[in-house]
Amino acid sequence: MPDATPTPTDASPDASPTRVDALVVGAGISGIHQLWELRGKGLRTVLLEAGSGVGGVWFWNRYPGARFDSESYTYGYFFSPEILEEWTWSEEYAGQPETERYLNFVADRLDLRKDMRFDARVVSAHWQEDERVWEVTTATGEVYLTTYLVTALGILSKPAFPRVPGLEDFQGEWHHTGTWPVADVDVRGKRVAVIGTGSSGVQVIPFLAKDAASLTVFQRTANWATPINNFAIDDARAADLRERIQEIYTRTQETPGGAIHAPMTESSLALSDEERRAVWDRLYDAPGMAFVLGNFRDVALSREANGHLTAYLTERIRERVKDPRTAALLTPDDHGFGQKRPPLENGYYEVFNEPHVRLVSTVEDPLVRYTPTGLETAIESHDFDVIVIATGFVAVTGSYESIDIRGTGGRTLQEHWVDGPHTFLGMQAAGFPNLFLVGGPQSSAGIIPRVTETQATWVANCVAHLRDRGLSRIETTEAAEQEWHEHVLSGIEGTLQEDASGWAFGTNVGDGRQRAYLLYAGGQPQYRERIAESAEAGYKGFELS
Ligand code: NA7
Repeated sequence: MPDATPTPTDASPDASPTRVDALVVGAGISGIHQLWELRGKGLRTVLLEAGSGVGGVWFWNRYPGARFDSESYTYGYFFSPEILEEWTWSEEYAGQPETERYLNFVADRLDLRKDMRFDARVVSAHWQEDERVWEVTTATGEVYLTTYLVTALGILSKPAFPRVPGLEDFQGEWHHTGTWPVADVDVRGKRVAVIGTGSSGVQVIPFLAKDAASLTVFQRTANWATPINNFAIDDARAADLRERIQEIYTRTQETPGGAIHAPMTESSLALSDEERRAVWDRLYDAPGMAFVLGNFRDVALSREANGHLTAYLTERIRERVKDPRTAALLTPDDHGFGQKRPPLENGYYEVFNEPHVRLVSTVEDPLVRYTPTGLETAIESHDFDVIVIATGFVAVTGSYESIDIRGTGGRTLQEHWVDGPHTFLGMQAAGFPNLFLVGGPQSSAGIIPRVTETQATWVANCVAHLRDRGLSRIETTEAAEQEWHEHVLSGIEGTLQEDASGWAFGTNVGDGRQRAYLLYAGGQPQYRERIAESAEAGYKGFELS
């Protein structure tokens, strides 16, 4: 029998604003956890989600082949003994359908759905200083007044499109990997194009190649992809993982990115070619991110060390791709290993040996426009039935740009971040009281749930701290932001990230925005220490009233 009592969060376009203590935006992995934490503190909390279901990135990115490249059990939640006990992953690196099922299971098991509103896209959030509330409005005109606003928007939420005109003219079917439809996309017997060869492109391409009559891949930049070496989790492994789960969690707390892999500190340059090769052969055949995160530390620091590694990977690509010209095109020549997030692959390179698959370099032959029947490049006209756009995201700050967020004095967050994001601890921006950025800029790197679990707990404790002292306002300062900014930049100083590009710097978008480092490279142990230090010192770097 449903509970007939109106909840404090019932709202309709004609209703007066709904008043809550806390409002979370986003039902992805971070928002789900945040709702649970705030509810645990006894706060009236509502969560608004643009999609029609839970999952966030795992709701929207449902293209064939979408899957974790972190071990499933290191990506899932650790905060709930029930969830840990009752859920069993079927693969070391779970596919999107399983992850979406998992997040639905969590929402149901913890009874979170009753405080979630779906198809509720937040379009604006305006701070009202006199009342000390955020006025949050959805696309359908619902208005919420909340003391605390937590954005859990995800760092890969706003799709980025090629800056190529005429998509509206194309008469065939097109999909962005980041907003893939729930209904099956049938490419059997069709002429298919893929634009983009990042992690999404590398995952989707082998699946499309299987069914399509022809597949044309438009590549701007090749990536250093290494095998995922996925495998099924059998009963014995599931039992072993269950037994060791606390040990695994402890490991995730010790490594920089919350993974079970950590870099080797010995110098690759101190080894002979044969010794290095033996290590890399082993890592190439190891599961998941071992090659990326468990490699020699110096490949991230020294051009020479990185050069040895990319020479090794170049050979591996040549071994796997028969046509030397295609192999050369698939070998990056503009960035070292790790300067862009390397994709993990399963049979990616072999796809290009198939007669119905073609690789087109958009550097040699740029995309000019979409046409009613396909795509025109500088030297050719291509006909397609389906175009798959795998060109990634306006990462990290993109999702904030989609909401009109106005803080004190009506200043917008976009104005505040015009030169790139400024935050303190990745938690708050100066001029935006009571707004918490969970999984936002200058905090995230590595396995996102391992970052945002720390933040979600911190935010809930902070709000409870304020409430217990009769306070209702918290805002960081520009001085604290400046200090954090310098600390964030120091994390990439002296590493090859200093002259890297890609979505972590916003350079993939191509709209003239300033290159800015959007993540946090200081490592999660240090991040946790920093945010705990501030809290223990009575929220140092914030003004409470
Ligand atoms: P990514 O990694 O940003 O990859 C997008 C790809 O699309 C990348 O190869 C881009 O090349 C390419 N791209 C972008 N614009 C164009 C145009 N105009 N023409 C051709 N190719 C283009 O996004 P993903 O979705 O693959 O992965 C995002 C993250 O998800 C990933 O790092 C993992 O953490 C999970 P570019 O390199 O910009 O030249």
